[in-house]
Amino acid sequence: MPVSGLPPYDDGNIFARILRGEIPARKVFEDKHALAFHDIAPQAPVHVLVIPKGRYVSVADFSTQAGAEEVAGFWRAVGQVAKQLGLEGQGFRVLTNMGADGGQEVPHFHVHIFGGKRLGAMLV
Ligand code: IU
Repeated sequence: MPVSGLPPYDDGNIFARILRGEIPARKVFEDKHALAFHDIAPQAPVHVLVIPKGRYVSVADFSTQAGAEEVAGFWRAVGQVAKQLGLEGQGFRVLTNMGADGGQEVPHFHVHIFGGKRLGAMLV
């Protein structure tokens, strides 16, 4: 069970289908722990999603249920993706939405990487 109060992990979610190769995605990075691909509806000049390969609904699950190697591997991938996309010099933003109040749409943990312009203040 997810710790978040969200429904249990659903293997039919869109990111699970991308991981299985059933749906195409514009991949930018893949290793043992993570997959990164361009967001289908970009909100910045660079908008990439990074997802773990494990079955975690949200950051609440990932941070409490994933193993140390998985957690480290995932965050290393986030850093590598930002570097690969050339975002390190000017900076970028990493964000995750969680649950209803957080506005999470896809129930497979993911972080957004935004960059490529001077980003505005966070919306609440
Ligand atoms: P959220 O954090 O769960 O709200 O973000 C989900 C993101 O997934 C959102 O930015 C969508 O544009 C994006 N997305 C996608 O890249 N490909 C898809 O097939 C679907 C959503 I559905």
